[in-house]
Amino acid sequence: MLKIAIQKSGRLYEDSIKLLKECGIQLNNGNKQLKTIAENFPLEVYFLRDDDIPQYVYDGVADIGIVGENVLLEKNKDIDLVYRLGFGKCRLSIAVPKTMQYRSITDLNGLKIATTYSTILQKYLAEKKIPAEIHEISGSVEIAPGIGLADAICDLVSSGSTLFTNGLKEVEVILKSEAVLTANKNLSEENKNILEKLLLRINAVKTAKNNKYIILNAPNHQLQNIENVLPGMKSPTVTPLATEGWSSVQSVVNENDFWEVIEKLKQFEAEGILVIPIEKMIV
Ligand code: PRT
Ligand code: ZN
Repeated sequence: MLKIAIQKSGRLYEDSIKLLKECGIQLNNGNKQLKTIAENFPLEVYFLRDDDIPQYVYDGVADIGIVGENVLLEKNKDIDLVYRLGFGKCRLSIAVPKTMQYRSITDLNGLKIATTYSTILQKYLAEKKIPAEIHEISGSVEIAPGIGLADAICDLVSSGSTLFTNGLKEVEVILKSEAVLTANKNLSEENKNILEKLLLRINAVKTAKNNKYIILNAPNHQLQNIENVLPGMKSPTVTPLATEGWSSVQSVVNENDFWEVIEKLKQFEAEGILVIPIEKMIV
């Protein structure tokens, strides 16, 4: 049985549960217990505070866990980063009062910076050779400059609206973060196998999200051009239409090149283009 720690409540909870569900793992956590056993996969799920997850994974209380990379780096435990999950995206940044004239990082020299991320900040300031003072606090970092507690802050930012409403501006991005799957370094053989099965499923879900299934009609004289644009998993499926001289083409397109591909297909006289989401994709 593999034990996974996920956030009990908060920004990563919903997406973590959704990911397990998309991997076909059924949980029965209606009344929010501390832990639950999956019904159809050898997985026990622990619901914990995100800050505690790296320690629990390091100690082996949990074998794997889902946390923000920011928490993983801040806690600095000797555990593995196994997979970047693509949700919970944010950045850890330094912000200063809007009114401050800021030209470069050396403007932080001698300032007092409030943060809950003192390990990451300390490392960053040392690398950049900036002698600033770190003032560690446990929350509400964004109000620190306003109440005279610090000159600047180092905190997580996503939309930037918290900084804005507190009269601050983002001046340095220290880290771009997202939720990651982390694992203990000494998993048993049995648990390594279960983790591999889980990773196969996670990969299938994530790959599917990054790709779309595409079906279109094309005149036969353009088929070669269209096949070049749509390589698909091996090659596109081409079937003749009842209309003489036309074929139906089916393939897979990556989300990143999607619009570029569509433009080229139009140039090559493709018609009736249908784009369909893919649920799972095993390559
Ligand atoms: O109770 P527990 O300790 O488990 O939860 P928590 O309150 O410590 O964490 P939580 O749920 O707030 O965040 C969990 C993880 O979500 C973080 O470790 C990040 O990896 C990720 N994440 C993504 C964020 C944000 N986006 C985010 N915007 N975590 C926090 N914020 C906060 C930020 O601290 C600031 O107060 O949101 C505010 C800024 O948001 P914007 O949109 O105004 O810029
Ligand atoms: Zn926390």
